[in-house]
Amino acid sequence: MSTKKPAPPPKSELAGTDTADRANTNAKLQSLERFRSDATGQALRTNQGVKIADNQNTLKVGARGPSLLEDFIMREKITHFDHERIPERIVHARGTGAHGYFQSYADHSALTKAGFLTDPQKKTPVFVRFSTVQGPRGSGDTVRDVRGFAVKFFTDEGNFDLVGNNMPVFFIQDAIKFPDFVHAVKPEPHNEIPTGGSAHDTFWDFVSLQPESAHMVIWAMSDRAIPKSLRTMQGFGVHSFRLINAEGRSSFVKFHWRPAAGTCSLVWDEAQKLAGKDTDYHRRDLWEAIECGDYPEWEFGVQIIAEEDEHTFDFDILDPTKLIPEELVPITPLGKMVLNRNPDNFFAETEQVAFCPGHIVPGIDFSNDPLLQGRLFSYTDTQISRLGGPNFHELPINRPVAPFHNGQRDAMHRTTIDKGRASYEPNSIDGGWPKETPAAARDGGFESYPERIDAHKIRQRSESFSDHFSQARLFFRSMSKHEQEHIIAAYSFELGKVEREFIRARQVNEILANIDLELARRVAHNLGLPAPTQGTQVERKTKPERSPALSQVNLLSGDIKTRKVAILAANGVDGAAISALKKALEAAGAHAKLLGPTSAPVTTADGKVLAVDGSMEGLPSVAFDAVFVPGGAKSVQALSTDGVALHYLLEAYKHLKAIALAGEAKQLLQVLHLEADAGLIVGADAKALKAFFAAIAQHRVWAREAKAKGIPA
Ligand code: HDE
Repeated sequence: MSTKKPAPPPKSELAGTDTADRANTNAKLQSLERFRSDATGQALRTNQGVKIADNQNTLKVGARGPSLLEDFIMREKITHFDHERIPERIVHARGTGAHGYFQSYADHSALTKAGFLTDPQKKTPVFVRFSTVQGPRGSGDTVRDVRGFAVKFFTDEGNFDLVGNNMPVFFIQDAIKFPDFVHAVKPEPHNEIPTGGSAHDTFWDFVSLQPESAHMVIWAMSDRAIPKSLRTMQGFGVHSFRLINAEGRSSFVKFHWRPAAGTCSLVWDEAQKLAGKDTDYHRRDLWEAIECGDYPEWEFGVQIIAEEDEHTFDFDILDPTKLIPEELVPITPLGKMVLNRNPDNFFAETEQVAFCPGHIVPGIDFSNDPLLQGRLFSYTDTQISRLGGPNFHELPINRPVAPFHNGQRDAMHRTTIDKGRASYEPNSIDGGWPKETPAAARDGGFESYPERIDAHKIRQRSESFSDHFSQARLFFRSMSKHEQEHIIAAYSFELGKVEREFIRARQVNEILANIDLELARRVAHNLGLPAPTQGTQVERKTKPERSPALSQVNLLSGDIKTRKVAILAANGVDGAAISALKKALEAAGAHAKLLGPTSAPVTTADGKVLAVDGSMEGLPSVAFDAVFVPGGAKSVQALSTDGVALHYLLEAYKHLKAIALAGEAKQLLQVLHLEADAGLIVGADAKALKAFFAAIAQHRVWAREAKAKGIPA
């Protein structure tokens, strides 16, 4: 039996041993790699600090013999690996996070005493996690779903978590219905299908039986459920909250986030394709934007309702299935949030971050919204099983920047080594510390708003929560023509996947017909169902009848900052046209990627070799906002016989994107049987470029969609 140890693996040139070596190596690597591990230049060791000589072979009885249980190095490594997963979130399992800051525009102390809203000099650190709701951790980013928009403000007075969504309302009115709703929308229990979507029987069964969901479901069937990027989503606190000022005056508020990049969406076919071609589309976009310095930004604002105006609306402001139209109560801007740093470690930060709507600070308080009240219990409770115990507030990503001292000690995963003998209050051993702080004006302790309530203890839904259709109708009627068409198509698509016809019919006759008869008729037609002639409920007249603030047509940024343009090129391309476009895009804050038939460089007409950013197959048109084809006779000739290039352009056309064909690329119009339109521009002079940029700023060429489908524009 040979006892010879197999040859060690080649020593990495990075594995320096003396201190000078290590310092050198570290310096060299830090300059190359931002996400370099802290272990750079360090010896490989066990968790007990023992240096490891061989990380390739288990300890065995001879080179071909059985392994020995004695091998503590192998056992430690495998044991750790066996426990490397924690339960994923029950909902919002798939998410992505980023660090940044919040800064108030002014001193808003008339409204609230919360310090982060009263000091415009202060930059409050934040961590944001965006998520989908239905799918598991590995599901696609671009599925039709609500997006979570959860912000943790690390304020000097403690953590404030604003755990919102990208839609301003919710499916249900009372927390006790949440498990029912989630069971219905999740993949069906017998076969765990579908992943990431709501187009299945149990979801539509539940929502068609639960009319209070009508408003949120129409949002979920709208373009809002397929956002173009996380950077182009609005965020909403959904519930009414209270802001309390130093005098103790309370105002009801609704929280809003408005993206500086404008609000816009994918088109459905594109969203479906992206779910396969780039499962990580949204998280990649956010990551890359932050890495290249295009820091995403949102304006934070509130709709303010004075305490005495609580009952002035024709809906109840405590009902989370209702929004307050901005035409009735405009948004008051309070500050801005900028995301400027990617996490170092997905698990430690994005996965372990634990939000809870109950994390608030003095100056903010809850309303009696029965959905919010239930959430106050649920989030901490769920973290206890997800993060394995009660000390998750000690994880670095959850730790407040404000100090925390109290008598809570011990339990699983405690990392603080508490000192002293008195872990109770009051005490006289430790001078009575830590002590309460009276709820004085500015930096006092938290005190709940002393709302007076005089009522019976009952299980009952308020009559003021009973109108389920007026705001769904307001939403539908506030949409532009193409947005309405998308909603009709989405209901038709989803209900078309429902196997039980009685569920389809119930949704059409008992829900859609009460929202808008034309919507119901169109969907019924697409499903082959009899068209309803009237709703089951009398239509209530509410104000306003239209809310332009709800249509994404009115929410574009008006510029092309951070937009991405694909440039298609082959050998013989006009290099000057590429440089001119890149320069113009850069000046407008947009980006370009040069794509070739393969990943090999292309040679320009004047003989220069240009490196490409990728191949047309590798970076498909769905990953871009617009496409530019430069001239160059040979290049255009090559592209016009290349199926991938032709498909590229047709797909961008189908997805209503801006396309510019410069110089000889004009010939592609004939090859593709397309006609120029407001977004399909021929030429590369200043005028054509202006038209191209204007079309990108419009986000999509909606008139083209109507034409393609024969829908009146
Ligand atoms: Fe959540 N929700 N939720 N939710 N929710 C969770 O908490 C819950 C609701 C929202 O990125 C869970 O830590 C109940 C409304 C977001 O980590 C859980 C009810 C809104 C996130 C939970 C609601 C949200 C969650 C699962 C009805 C928008 C992800 C894991 C009473 C205003 C946060 C976790 C993150 C996560 C419960 C309704 C938003 C189970 C009981 C309404 C953005 O605790």
